[in-house]
Amino acid sequence: MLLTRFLSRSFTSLIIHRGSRTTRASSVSLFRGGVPKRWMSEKAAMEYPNVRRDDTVEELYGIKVADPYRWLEDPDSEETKAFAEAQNAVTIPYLERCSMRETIKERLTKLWDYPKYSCPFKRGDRYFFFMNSGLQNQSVLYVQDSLEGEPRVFLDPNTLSEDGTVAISGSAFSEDGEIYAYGLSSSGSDWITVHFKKVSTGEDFPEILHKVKFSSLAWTHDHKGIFYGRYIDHAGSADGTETVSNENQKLFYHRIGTAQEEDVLVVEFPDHPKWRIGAEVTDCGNHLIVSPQQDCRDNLLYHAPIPSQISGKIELSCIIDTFEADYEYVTNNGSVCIFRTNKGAPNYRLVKIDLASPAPEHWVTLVPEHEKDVLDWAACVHQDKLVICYISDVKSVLQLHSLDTGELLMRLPLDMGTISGYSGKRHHSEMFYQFTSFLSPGVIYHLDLTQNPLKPKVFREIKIDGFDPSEFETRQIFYPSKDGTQIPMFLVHRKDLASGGDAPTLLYGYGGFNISIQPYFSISRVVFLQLFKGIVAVPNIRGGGEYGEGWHNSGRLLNKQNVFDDFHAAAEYLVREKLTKPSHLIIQGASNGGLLVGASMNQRPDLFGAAIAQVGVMDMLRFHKFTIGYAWCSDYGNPDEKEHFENVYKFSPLHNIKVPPPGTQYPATLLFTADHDDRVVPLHSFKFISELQYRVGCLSCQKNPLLIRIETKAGHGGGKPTTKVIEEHTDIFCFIMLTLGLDPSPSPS
Ligand code: X99
Repeated sequence: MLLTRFLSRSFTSLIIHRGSRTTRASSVSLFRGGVPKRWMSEKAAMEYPNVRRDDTVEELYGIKVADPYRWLEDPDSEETKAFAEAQNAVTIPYLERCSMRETIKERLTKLWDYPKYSCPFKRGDRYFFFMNSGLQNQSVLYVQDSLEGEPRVFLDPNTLSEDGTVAISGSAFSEDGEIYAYGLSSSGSDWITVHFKKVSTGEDFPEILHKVKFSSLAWTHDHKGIFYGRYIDHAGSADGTETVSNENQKLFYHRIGTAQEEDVLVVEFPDHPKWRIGAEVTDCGNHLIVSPQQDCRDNLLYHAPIPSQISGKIELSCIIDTFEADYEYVTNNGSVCIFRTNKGAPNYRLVKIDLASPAPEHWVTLVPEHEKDVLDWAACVHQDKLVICYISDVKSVLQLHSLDTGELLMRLPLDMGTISGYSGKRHHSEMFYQFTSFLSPGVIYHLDLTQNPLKPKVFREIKIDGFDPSEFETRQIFYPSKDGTQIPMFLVHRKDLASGGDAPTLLYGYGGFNISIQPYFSISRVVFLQLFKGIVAVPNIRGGGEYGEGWHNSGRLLNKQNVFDDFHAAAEYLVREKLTKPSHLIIQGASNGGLLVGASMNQRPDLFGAAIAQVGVMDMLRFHKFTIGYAWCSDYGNPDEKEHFENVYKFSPLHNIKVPPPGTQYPATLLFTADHDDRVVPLHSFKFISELQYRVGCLSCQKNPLLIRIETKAGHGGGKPTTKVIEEHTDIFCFIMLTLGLDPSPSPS
């Protein structure tokens, strides 16, 4: 591979106002040119920032691949900062043109303002739960002495920053419930600092752990300290704006009340810089389970007895030494551990592995694989029971099983939806679980396992003023994809949906990483249904985990095109069934779903009216070079290998922007990214929008705008404060209104 970089540093084309802090469109230079004259319009619909293109070319497997915006990969350069400002200076005024902006924002804000609760969870003798009174930027952690007791604020992250940009990200109580270890993330970054709070007094211990990312927090049962993962070699800034690859995570043991410098290095794999080292302490407290992972699937397993004094490396024994399946610790009886695995069971099973004789020929299946339903997760409760959650045709099924024999004891009744929360431990005789669906904001159930017969009780049910679920309906349909595979899709709309065949339709997809997109409640979708009398369509396209590892496999690596084909077939179904028409069809996806949207608009510009791609992976030739990107090779393949290069080159959004067929144009496009997104670094969206504006933005046929919104003090999405979330949804709806020419209904339904 040859990198040819012609540094044409004449800057003749750089007209962006360097270092400008202005955000008005009039202060930046805009362009209508950039492509061959024959494609140019005298009256381009939009003017975009003039972004410098250079002659960077890389030869990959005999193909010369231009990368004219590679300079945008440097997040710290003044030129990149000016680029971001210039793009926002076009986008923000455009979105502010929407006359309904305040109405939309008010509607969103009003509906958002309802209390949101997590399941209560017992730690030590106390109960804890998260609650957001409605519009608080971050949920607050409360403590109660009993379920009937008065809740007191235990930790309110809203007090940790002015603007709500500090969020709790990962936490664990010591076994006795007396110390709370909690991660704090700033501005949405994956980096966390770990803090410790004494529960009885609310006081923090003095030490703070730094350089922590992608880490479990596992307490030893003597309550003295935690195992955690740390990138100790990471140099330079670690605030989430940097793009360097995250390598050499090491497992440390931190003893509470001591400085981080005294932490003990317990496990490292210096020959494997890309391994992330998961760690767990078994329910009995006697064993450390270490589960290294390199990609986003498959892990190894090691174990060790936990020494009474942890003062150096812990010698591990190997259980699994090849990356070929997932193994997730559930519980153990002495040396016999129960794992959830897809080894030899693409829909997952529970298996007993004796640490004393861990060879696969000694494994015993406890709960066999279901022929169709996916064993999504399992937990042990009340000493001898297993709670098992299945995914059955995308809906959750919750069951109690015997820990001893694996047999089914009872099925807990559920509506069509998803178990979105669970709490309960092996030594507890009660459990809580939370149900949600497209039209149900949440019901929390309490089950007392000492009762006979067992009968779950509604512990808390949320109702929202201004939203009557009975006015809407959810349907699940199945449609054929290009290759005939039947794909499930949820459709949500008003019961009295107008039959005009042109309902504004929001088609949302993800399609990757074994992640299942199950029904969940979303206020912004409710606003879409109410305000636009629209349809929300959620197809469960391949690449996800809805039907187990087989479904994932048929949408990854060389099968990735199936994911896009499934999405396009969903759009075609909606048009064929006369529910909507392409000009009223909006596609939306985030992260891997941003890639889905980017690839879809390139492949089928005729099929969609608008495209919303949030924090998307857009440069499929270079994603593996930044932060945690290498871990995605399990879905995308490694672009440094010829076969995978050739595969991703065919659908990489950045490399497949084409002049649309005559009579068509690209959908109205709005990309989102954020300055502290260290999961999918902003350069993906920066390069994609630049190429899109350059190649398509000035075609005479292209009336739809091609814009990017770059958020500040925000990241990939986790922990985003409510004010920013509402602002983002407002932007999306304004964009949809402006570009699809929709009239919102004058009053709420
Ligand atoms: C990840 O990259 C997972 C990253 N990650 C860990 C964590 O490996 O967030 C980890 C270990 C321990 C604690 C927290 C973490 N993911 C998750 C992919 C998709 C995923 C991702 O974010 F598999 F679901 N992507 C962004 C894939 C492409 C775009």
